[in-house]
Amino acid sequence: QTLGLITTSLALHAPSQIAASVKKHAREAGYQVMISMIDEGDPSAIQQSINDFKSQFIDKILINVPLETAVARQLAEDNTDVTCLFLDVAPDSGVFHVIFDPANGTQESVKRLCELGHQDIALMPGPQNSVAAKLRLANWLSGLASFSKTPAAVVYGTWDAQSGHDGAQQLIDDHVKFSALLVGNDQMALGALSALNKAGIVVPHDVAVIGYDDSYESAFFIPSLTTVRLDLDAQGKEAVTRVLAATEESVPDNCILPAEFIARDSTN
Ligand code: IPT
Repeated sequence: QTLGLITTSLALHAPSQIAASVKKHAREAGYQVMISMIDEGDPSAIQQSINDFKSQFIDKILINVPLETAVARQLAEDNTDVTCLFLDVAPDSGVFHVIFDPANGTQESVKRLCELGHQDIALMPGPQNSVAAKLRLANWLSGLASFSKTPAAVVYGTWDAQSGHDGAQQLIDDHVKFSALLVGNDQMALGALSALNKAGIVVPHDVAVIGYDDSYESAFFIPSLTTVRLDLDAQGKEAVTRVLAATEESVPDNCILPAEFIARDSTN
């Protein structure tokens, strides 16, 4: 028996960890996993992958591609003969999902920085086509607003370390006044640490940095990275359990996993 997994680039942190987790937990349940890796932002590629799975009699499909609510709903509507479980959609999407709470860790990050006395907080969200990145940004902004603050600057990255490096470099080149930087994921935070270091800006003394994900490496960055932990193994496990439990008569409840703030040395 086989499960389908449609995913964005496995070169990224979360998709690779989720795929590993899905494989592991599916195997424990006696299932194999067929992976279809697609380019983002192309719903027709997702439908094509679903069709490929259907032609192989695979009727339980996990979709780890960032999808706007309208697109996710359309896919679910167009494919009622299979069970699609979505891993990167908004909590109010209405489709079958296992996702992370976009609010708790992000708002805690802002709160910590404000409590430490930071006035000028710059934001480096992930790509604008990512649902998760947009939700993290929205929660940073509402967190800042609750402290009557607006961001010192907003520079977008593309999830990878190079974009984090370039974003931080841009803040430096633009002479943006900032004492803290909230970053959309740890890979971008690593790049930002490198750019700050090269410019002689000391973390956390001059600038505090907070990432997101808690990748395995983040505790070993210099300095060790304060971040928000996503338990991607738990997400894969919940997704496998719930998609396997779905029947034609009933679909299990959706699941929102917590995202926990982890304090380390990159904030003081
Ligand atoms: C999200 C990660 O936080 C980010 O680092 C990047 O890997 C992205 O996925 C890729 O889509 S987590 C995801 C479950 C929204």
